[in-house]
Amino acid sequence: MNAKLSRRTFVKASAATAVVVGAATTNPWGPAMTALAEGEKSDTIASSGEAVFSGACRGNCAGGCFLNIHVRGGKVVRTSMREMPNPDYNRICVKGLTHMQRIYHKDRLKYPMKRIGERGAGQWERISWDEAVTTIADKWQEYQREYGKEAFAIYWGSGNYGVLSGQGMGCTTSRLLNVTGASNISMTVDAAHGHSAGNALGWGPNFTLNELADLKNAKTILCWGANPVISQQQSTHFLMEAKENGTTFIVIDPIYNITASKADKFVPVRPGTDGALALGMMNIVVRENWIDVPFLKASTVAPFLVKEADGHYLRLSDLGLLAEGQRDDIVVRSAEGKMGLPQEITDPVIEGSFEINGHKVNTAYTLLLQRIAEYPPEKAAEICNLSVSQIEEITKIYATNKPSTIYQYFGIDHYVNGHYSIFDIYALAMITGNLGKSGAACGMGETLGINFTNLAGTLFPAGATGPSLTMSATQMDSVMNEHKYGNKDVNVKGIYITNANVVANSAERKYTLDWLNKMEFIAVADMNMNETAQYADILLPVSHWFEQEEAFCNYSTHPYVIFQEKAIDPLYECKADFEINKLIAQKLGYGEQFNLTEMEYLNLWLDNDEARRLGITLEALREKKILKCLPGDLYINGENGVFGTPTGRAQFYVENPAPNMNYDQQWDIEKERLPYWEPPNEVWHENPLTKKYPFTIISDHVRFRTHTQWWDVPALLELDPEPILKISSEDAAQYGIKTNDLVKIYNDRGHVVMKAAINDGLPQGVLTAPKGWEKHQFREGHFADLSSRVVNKVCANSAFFDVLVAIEKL
Ligand SMILES: Nc1nc2c(c(=O)[nH]1)N[C@H]1C(S)=C(S)[C@@H](COP(=O)(O)OP(=O)(O)OC[C@H]3O[C@@H](n4cnc5c(=O)[nH]c(N)nc54)[C@H](O)[C@@H]3O)O[C@H]1N2
Ligand SMILES: Nc1nc2c(c(=O)[nH]1)N[C@H]1C(S)=C(S)[C@@H](COP(=O)(O)OP(=O)(O)OC[C@H]3O[C@@H](n4cnc5c(=O)[nH]c(N)nc54)[C@H](O)[C@@H]3O)O[C@H]1N2
Ligand code: SF4
Ligand SMILES: [Mo]
Repeated sequence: MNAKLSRRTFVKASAATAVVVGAATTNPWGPAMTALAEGEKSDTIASSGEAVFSGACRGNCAGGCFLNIHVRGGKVVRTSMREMPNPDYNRICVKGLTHMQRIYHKDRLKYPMKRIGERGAGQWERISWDEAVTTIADKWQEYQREYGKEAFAIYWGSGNYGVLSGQGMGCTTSRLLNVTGASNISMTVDAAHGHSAGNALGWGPNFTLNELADLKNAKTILCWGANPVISQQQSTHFLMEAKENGTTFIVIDPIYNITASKADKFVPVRPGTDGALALGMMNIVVRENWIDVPFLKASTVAPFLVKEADGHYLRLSDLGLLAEGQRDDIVVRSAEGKMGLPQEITDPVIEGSFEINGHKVNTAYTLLLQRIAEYPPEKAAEICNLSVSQIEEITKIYATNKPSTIYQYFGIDHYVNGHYSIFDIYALAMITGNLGKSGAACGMGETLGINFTNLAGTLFPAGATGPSLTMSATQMDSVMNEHKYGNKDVNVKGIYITNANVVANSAERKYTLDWLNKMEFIAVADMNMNETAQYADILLPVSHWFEQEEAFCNYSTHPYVIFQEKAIDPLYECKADFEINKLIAQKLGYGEQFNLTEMEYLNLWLDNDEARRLGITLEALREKKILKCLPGDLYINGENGVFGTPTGRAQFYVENPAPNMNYDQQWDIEKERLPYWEPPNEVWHENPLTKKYPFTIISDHVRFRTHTQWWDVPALLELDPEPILKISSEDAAQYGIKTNDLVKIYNDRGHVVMKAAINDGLPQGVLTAPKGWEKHQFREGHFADLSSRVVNKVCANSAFFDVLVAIEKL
């Protein structure tokens, strides 16, 4: 297994060292980073018998970087960027460079422990693995036996996107859930984009975007609700190279941030109003006849005929033409009134209202036109706090300087109305035909692994029933206080938390603590004593990512699957989740379903025809360490105009909308079928609450941490020592606040005290603060106390930015 240092890696390693040491001569990193950078000189590498292993950085930062892990004398001494098959994807960031300080952190969890004092008081006793796992399994069985299968819950977050020990597609934690029939508490985060993307285009192997390397083929890019310079570190240079090649780069964001500073045009939209902007833009597209009629006819639902009676499409059966054994396909109409299947009528009408065989119908496109007419550009401008000419200008560029790509991420997702706005933006791409071609795409690009992995085989071994219940984390007050999930009686008593910092990362922290503390039993598996681990009754120490073999292909912005070699043995008594899940399953009596080695599991994972077509076998992966997993030389989402939706088309009309979480809530189908917009829940200037809490507060995802991960890494704390609130100079002047003053930010849900910094990228009335800090790192209170758990009825999704606060200088 010891990878010999080849000449190629040797040269690479020296080059990488040279670059970092070069940077360190002006010492922008401070002493700790200088030490890291100077750790290895090329000559010592050659003489010291250093071994270099392949690795994947696999937290939820969307990078998924391919790393070299340099090991000497059994210790990881350094990490460096490893050459990708397409070097355009070569990348590493300060977090990737500081893994050693996570591995060797003095406070890393070392042994299984049980709580001995009050819950959360920090008193622990070291126990054996057997005692820890037996305690967990006993509680699991006892609760399930006495109160039903759902009485024991699993909660996982986004800590690690590996397959064996993380939350990648086909992961062993899902298998454990499915086999034991435990209930599943969904963290209910980042759900709005996925919900609307699924309705609009379906989830493809790269979510909804083309491969990143295709960005250079776009003539126009709208960066809409994303901050790639910080939050998608793989993407930025592709965007900048496109710009250098002449692509018009437009940023639509309330904040003039580092990404916006690179834009040709910056559009300072009012928070939470992007849907109205997209609807306004669609009106201009229609008015100026910039619609792509051939695309609408062939690749969207435009020609489908929606029955007024029930909102469903007219089908063969409605015409009395359904032959026995035939599929009840959707029909379309020609200009002459002939009816038939889309493959028979290749030039269907897309506009009009008709009565066909007793059914009153409108084309889906006609319904779209009626809906967008509710948002003329003047109205959109007022809602979005933009001028009509600003909207007209960007619409013209987007719709005529084609192909155009809309690069989205989660900026719009984090509002209660987020899924509406995101769906509206997809509809704009549809009517302009900016989809399914090189340079033309809309949405988010993240490799999902759904195309080549054997999900059924990994997730549903013989006897697996699936989770007994899936609950939204935002409904846990009802679950724990009223013992109800919707109308269903439940009695949830125990929880197993893995890969998640539930307390620090969930919306409305006091609410989270309240429901969590009502659990009779809490087990947590993590690497460090974070805020959630502090509330555990049993604490399991997990190994670091480099202490295990693993495969990784999930939520990363490059098109590869990566093999993680085991660079060192787990330190102390740490174990990988793969082994932990296995131990728990064995104690629960499901050992048979977990009777696989790591490599057997990965073989099962790759037992899929598409994997074979792509040449992804375990042997090849172990040999090459990295293999391309998106099909084609340059993957284009929806190429040939076929999308992964129920109709196979791009859908601006949803025939059968459904909530992402069911808790017997009431919801209005009319809002869900067509593009729609309504104001956000809190951060709306007409909301009376703005009198008391006049500021919108948006969370910054920051360069130096991935959510809470790396929170205790000394080198990064040197670079970014404490959380800082940003405020515009106008607002700061009004409150007498200067940079470095301490301020209190508060609302009815809580407060936090931190230092302020004046930042003129912010508009008046908007503040930002970084997420990802632990409680003790704030001067007082907690940033996570401010957010609200209120979610949309159809799309349960934490609205981290839909938050009003007041500010006070201390
Ligand atoms: N370094 C680092 N990278 C990360 C993460 C991290 O914590 N650290 N987290 C990862 C995860 S899980 C996620 S979800 C992604 C998030 O990826 P992004 O969505 O790119 O994340 P943010 O950095 O939050 O940027 C969102 C942008 O949306 C803007 N925005 C806020 N409200 C609105 C609005 O109403 N309309 C519009 N148009 N824009 C708005 C914000 O000002 C910001 O510029 O980042 C991932 N990458
Ligand atoms: N206020 C506010 N809150 C937010 C956001 C915001 O914008 N504002 N953003 C939200 C978003 S977009 C997201 S995605 C969430 C992310 O929320 P989480 O998924 O909770 O994110 P992390 O902080 O990465 O926490 C993951 C935990 O997994 C642990 N871990 C890492 N690797 C392993 C492993 O191999 N095994 C085990 N068992 N544990 C491991 C880490 O140590 C860490 O404690 O946060 C959300 N919270
Ligand atoms: S944290 Fe993200 S960007 Fe940084 S090295 Fe890891 S995967 Fe790459
Ligand atoms: Mo996220």
